[in-house]
Amino acid sequence: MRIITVAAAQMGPIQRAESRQTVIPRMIALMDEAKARGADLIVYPELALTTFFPRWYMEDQAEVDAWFEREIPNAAAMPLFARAAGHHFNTCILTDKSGKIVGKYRKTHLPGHSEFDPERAFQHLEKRYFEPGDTGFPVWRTMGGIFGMAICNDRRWPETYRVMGLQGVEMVVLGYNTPSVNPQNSEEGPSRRLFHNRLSVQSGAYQNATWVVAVAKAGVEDGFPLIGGSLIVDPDGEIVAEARTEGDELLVHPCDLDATAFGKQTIFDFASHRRVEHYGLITSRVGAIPPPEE
Ligand code: CDT
Repeated sequence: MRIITVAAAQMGPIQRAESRQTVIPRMIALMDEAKARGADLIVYPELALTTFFPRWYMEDQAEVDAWFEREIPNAAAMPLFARAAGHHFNTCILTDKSGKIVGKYRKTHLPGHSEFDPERAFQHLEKRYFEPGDTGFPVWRTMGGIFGMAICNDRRWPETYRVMGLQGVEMVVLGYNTPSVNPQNSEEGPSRRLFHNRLSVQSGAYQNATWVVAVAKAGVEDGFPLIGGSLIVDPDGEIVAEARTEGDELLVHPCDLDATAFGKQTIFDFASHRRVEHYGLITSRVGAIPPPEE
């Protein structure tokens, strides 16, 4: 057995007026609880330090820049951040138990819009503020296992998990901010949103024989509700822990990375008779839709 005890640190809302200084004590309280409950790894949501600022339209670049982190307290990570100078990525990092940064991931799938539309009830302006990530979906060997990361909308798409799955990932960790009502389809409310959350995460886990830890920022933020539903899913696709509240809430589960072995054997067995030419549409949209019938 190779046990990684993971803590999914769901966070309640962070209002626009709240500073990072008010949020960090909440994150530390969750971390202290995680430690007391024996966790090896804690996972926080997407945009854990601030409100989900892409819901607000801003024209002043200095105002936008204020929502981005330029450095984190770790000299080793500084070259990564220096390299990103002038760029704006939605980024997450993976640290080992000593606090050393072992991995960095930049969000690939940016949902929402690039332009403000006064007709829309909710704005979701990720395409305006972020560049698409340039990291791909790497995995890292650390803490006795193989780990990968994703951010929010990435979790909905099978390629995200598959690229990591084919590199042998054993635990995917991700954070999300999901509005309870889909800004692009107001008929899609919270129960459908929670269903899609479970559906995507559970199938990603099962189809790639990996643990998946998905962590929400939840509750009413700046007047707009976000779903909770943080969950830990085993490599069979079963939910082993799920949040019950929409506030700060910690889920802790001992995850055996060896439980991925059986499913992975099946994935890699099939590799011998998969033919690459049948998968070209995954990397190219050309010709994906057949022409209309005559
Ligand atoms: N943050 C993020 O990626 N949220 C999206 C909401 C999409 S609605 C335009 C999500 O997939 O949950």
